[in-house]
Amino acid sequence: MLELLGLPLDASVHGQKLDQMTVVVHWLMLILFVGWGSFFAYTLVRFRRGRNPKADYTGVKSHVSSYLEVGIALFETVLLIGFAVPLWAERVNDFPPDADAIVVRVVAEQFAWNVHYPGPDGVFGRTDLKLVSSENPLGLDREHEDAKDDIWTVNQLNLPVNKPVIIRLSSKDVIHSFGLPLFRVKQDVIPGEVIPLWFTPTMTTAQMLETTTRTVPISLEDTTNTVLHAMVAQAEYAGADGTVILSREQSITPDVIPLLVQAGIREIKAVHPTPAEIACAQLCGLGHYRMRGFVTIQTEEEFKAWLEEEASYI
Ligand SMILES: [Cu+2]
Repeated sequence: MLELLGLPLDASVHGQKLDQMTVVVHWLMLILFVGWGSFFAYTLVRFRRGRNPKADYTGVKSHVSSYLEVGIALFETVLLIGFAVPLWAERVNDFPPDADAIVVRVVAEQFAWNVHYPGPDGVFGRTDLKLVSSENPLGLDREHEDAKDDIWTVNQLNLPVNKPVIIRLSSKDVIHSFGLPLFRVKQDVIPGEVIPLWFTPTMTTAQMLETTTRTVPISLEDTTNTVLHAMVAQAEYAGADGTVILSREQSITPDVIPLLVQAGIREIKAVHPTPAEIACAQLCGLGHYRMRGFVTIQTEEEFKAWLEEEASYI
């Protein structure tokens, strides 16, 4: 069933549980659909006009259907209060301690994701609405002691692998929704509120690229295949004389496709270059479509090096 649903790659610790839940819900719905569908077909035949020329004004006398309905209502109450609510509470209340996690602030705006890291001191610096400008989208007060080492990025969220991440979400303008499909995370961002969420990534971006690389057939028709044009090659492809037509990590643009076909290359290894993205899942305005951020999961060392590099720009 999981394969049938076509879910994206799962790259977080809790993702598997959510996927299992999705599978269970689909099975339940399938059983209900077949059950009710069959009952409907049965009643159509059983109570057809030919067999019942005269309407029966009394109807059913037994109470079986009432008991059945009460039973189903009880069963659903148990499911909701006994299982769903506690599971959800665990997910939204049992946060790891800040000391064991990477804590990041994400401030949404029309139409970007501003990411704020506390820097080496581990304390988020003061921000002030009056300081907000296009060069300082967070309104960070660089004069303040805690803000001096703070790092911020736009539409780029770097995180280390296998470490819990706590993200505190807020919005500068309207309601947005912070969606990370690969980490099975989606949370509305409400202006005037700080909403925390947490998850643990289990794969680096390099591992994601490796897992999602596919062998794609190519033909001249693909010069209009925009899905393919958004992908990059995961191997090098050369013509008969050895000149490279398409190098590794190069975009599969419409102009290289005829060259590949001419060279007799019928399939290529390709991948979407940014497997993990932040998608705004709330129609937040005319520019909603371009409210797209990127998530890069790195090893602990790579992440430290990245933080140092970012700190050098301050
Ligand atoms: Cu948005």
